[in-house]
Amino acid sequence: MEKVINGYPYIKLTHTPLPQQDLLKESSLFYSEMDKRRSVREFSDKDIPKEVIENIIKTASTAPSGAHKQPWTFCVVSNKELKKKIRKAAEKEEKESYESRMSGQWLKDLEPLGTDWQKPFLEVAPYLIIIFKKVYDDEKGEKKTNYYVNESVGIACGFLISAIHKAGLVTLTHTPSPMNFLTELLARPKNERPFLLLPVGFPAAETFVPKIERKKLDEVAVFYE
Ligand code: IYR
Repeated sequence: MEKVINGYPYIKLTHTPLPQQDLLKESSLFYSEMDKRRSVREFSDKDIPKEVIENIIKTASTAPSGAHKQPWTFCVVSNKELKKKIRKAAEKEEKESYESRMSGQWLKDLEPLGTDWQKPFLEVAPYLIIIFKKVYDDEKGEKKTNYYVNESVGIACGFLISAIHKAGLVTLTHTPSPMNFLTELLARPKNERPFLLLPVGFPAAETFVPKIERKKLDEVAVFYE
């Protein structure tokens, strides 16, 4: 059903409410599933059908965004040569960061996670998804403002990470810093800035992840009743 409100077309919301007795079950099942997600740094080189990656990106692109501007571009890299170039450039920056840019406290905070400047996953994972934020839209040379760009792209990345997990794959929120090299290597236009890099694939056989705890509900939520 369609109608016009204030001169703009509207469609009837498609919303199928769950039976009351299923709300608890479904919300709890989804929480358990998401709670199994872990950041993974060791990948298998096993391939993934391209259509799975396409579905994951379509899911991410359903995220809400400021004024519905959808200010994101997802660059998907499976080309081996390009992955090698990205690894080399990322490791150059990361080596500099770990050896002189990061504070002693920062390095200490990362110790339990076992990170270092070496990033073999950038070559081993079958796909790298690099998310760019569009600080403005470039319509034939005319600058069009985007709104709440960091919030919008951050939410889209959350959707992306959830979709990767739901598809039975693993990822890592990799933030090489600075990451301008990605703009050059991927030949992105001036209105786009690199936001996050996600290697996507299957975990390597016998992968171990840090034994860390998530904060409990009462540490992260305050209820005003
Ligand atoms: N960007 C570096 C360092 C790093 C920083 C944080 I905060 C992490 O949670 C993990 C790593 C890297 O990717 O290794």
